[in-house]
Amino acid sequence: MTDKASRIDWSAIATLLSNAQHIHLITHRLPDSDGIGSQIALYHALRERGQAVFMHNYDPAPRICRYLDGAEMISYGEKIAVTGADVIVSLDAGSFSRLKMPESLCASAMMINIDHHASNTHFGAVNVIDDRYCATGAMVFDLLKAMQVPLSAAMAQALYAAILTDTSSFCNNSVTADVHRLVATLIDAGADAALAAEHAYASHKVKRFSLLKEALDTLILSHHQRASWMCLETSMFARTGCAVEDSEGFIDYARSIGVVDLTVFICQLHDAVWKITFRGKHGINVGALATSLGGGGHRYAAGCTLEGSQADVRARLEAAVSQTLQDAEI
Ligand SMILES: [Mn+2]
Repeated sequence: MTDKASRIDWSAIATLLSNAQHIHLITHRLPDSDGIGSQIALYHALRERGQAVFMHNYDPAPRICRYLDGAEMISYGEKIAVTGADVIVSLDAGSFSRLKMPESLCASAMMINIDHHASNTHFGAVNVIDDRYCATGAMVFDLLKAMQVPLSAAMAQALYAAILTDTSSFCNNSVTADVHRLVATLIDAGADAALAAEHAYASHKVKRFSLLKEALDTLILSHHQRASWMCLETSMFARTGCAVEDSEGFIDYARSIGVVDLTVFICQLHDAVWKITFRGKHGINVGALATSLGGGGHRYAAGCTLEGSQADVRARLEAAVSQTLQDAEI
């Protein structure tokens, strides 16, 4: 990250943090390994410096992150258990609404917004946004260097988990030689790569595969096979006893079809609330597509939340997907 580190003044952020009295670390709703791993690594670093810090998110940490040392310290829910923070650090959240916290959150605290989504709305008082980073965890790695905190095994494991999943196991176009050098440093500091892979990819519940069968039954192609679609409804979760987090990675099956440029994964959260996830390939910009629907993300991985009936939501998605594929042909 050397070239990026020179462009972001991480020492200024380190100074802001060392002047803070009480720090709240937060990540987005339905958190992933990048949000949680970044949060835990920074938590340990601040604790190491003797600072008062706590972690609170709207949703609980996903199962695949709960093995990380420090995950048990994260509280969650609508109501923040600890009050009186003067600095809040938002990690990996593209917009304030992604935190799902009340507007009053920043009433008496300064928000530092650290994220690698190009679509970030710069909602913080201080914003450190750089979409060249493969993960927010890689940004925290540079911040820890500026803080001059030695990398402990717990920090290294948390950052490894963040980078492993956000790079789709080092398969994304965001993976550079710098990323591999960073990860080598994490392993040298005590990160266990095999343990991280086991928790991320080989710790599924048996019932997940009942849900996967149902999901695969919904797989369809459209737009002359350039788009693939999958859809999960709440009835499928109820039938199989699964939660939304058990469907993590299903979209990759639809994405892995060779001719497909764009994948849409529709997941019903409540009656009329749908979480939409997009994947792109071959130059398609699903980040722009998601932004046009009120969401955000990266060029090849993005998402949004839509409200309405399934027919209504599908019609809006159809139109937006047609436009994106058409624009890509010009
Ligand atoms: Mn991320």
